[in-house]
Amino acid sequence: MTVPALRPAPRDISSDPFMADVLAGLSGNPKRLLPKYFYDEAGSQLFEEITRLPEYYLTRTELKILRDNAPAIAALIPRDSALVELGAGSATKAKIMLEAAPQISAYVPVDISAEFLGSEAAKLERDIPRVAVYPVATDFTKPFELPAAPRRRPCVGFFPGSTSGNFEPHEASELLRLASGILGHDALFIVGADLAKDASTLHAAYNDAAGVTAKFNLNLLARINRELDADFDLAAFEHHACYNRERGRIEVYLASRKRQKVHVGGKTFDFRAGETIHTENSYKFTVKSFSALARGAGWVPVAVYTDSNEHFAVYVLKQK
Ligand code: AVJ
Repeated sequence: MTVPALRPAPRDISSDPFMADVLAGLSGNPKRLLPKYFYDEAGSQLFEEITRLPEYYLTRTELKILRDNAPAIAALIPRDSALVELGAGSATKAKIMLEAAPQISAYVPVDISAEFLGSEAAKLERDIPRVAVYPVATDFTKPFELPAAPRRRPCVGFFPGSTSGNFEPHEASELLRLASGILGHDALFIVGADLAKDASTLHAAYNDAAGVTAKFNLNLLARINRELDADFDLAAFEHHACYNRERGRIEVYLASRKRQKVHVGGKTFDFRAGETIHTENSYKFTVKSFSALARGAGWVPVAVYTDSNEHFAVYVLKQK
């Protein structure tokens, strides 16, 4: 009698986009990995830890901007609206909007991390019972449809956290255009984006003293080991983040501490000593450059809110 194998079926290129993207990224020169894969359960927890770091000004600044201006933003939102959040993660920011705008009756968190999404959605339904929650577990960089119930409501897109900064400007523009199609006619779109600023503030934010950002970056290799049957030696790679002023972006890398070979999904990858894997860009915008990006994607800024240090900006966009 044959005993069924207890090992899960191996993931392969044809059926698994994670495997396909990792193999393609490591086969490239220079090597790279996509930042959307940072956010497995462990990565999402590490990112939550980053948001509480003293050096990581982004989240707390954006939260303050939202809290200070939620009533003004709420005044722009129509009755019986649905708030559609791209890359929801934790629902803390959405809660600020939902509490300030009682005319919002539905919340649609869209996130690639299904586990995180489920638990946050349940919490929110308990905390704000008037709001119907329709979680959508999908990769929002690909076209998708809203569930029928929220689709019948006026939609307000919500894209906080400067997530758009992870994309090349032309990709960010495509994403804003895609969102325009998903949200439907006359939609509003509330978008948070980090502002260009002095290099030392930026450098500190991505090279925290406690090393949480390094752990977050290295977790991508740990995830590849866990899910794709790979053998990255985490101690043999180190975190690097630097501000590229010309390109207006933070660049994040994992650098190999030595010459080594790594196996992933049955393939072998050679690393030179010092060779890097580019894991993330985080673009920083001026109000002018972000507004131009939004206009290019079919949106007009109707309001812009910043903090007193001008560290971060929240834009309210309307469809052209
Ligand atoms: C979630 C993309 C906004 O770019 O600041 C934090 C991710 N990477 N520390 C950012 C991140 C390293 C973050 N975003």
